Amino acid sequence: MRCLAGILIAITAVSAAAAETVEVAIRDFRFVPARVSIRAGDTVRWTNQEKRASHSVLFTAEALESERLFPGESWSRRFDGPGSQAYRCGPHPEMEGVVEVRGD
Ligand SMILES: [Cu+2]
Repeated sequence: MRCLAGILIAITAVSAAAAETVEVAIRDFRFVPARVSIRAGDTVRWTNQEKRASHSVLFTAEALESERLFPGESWSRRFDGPGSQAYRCGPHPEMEGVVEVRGD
């Protein structure tokens, strides 16, 4: 039993360490990079690096939108299921991005 508990703790530690946070910058009215490929369970963090402009991150298919992000502010979302998720900026529809979630 003691051994099994140790193995379970080890497995939990490994899977927790494997989950990553991928950074996307928002600058010059663009998401940089516009396309990220992540693994299920990873988190994407968007950070507004503009001097003045504010933006949001809007997943239209789910009607899910971040708060308005002012310069220096961030917003994170974890992605659990595989698939390709398109998003754009709420106030600037021409700003587009894609989060591709791999199932592996
Ligand atoms: Cu914007």
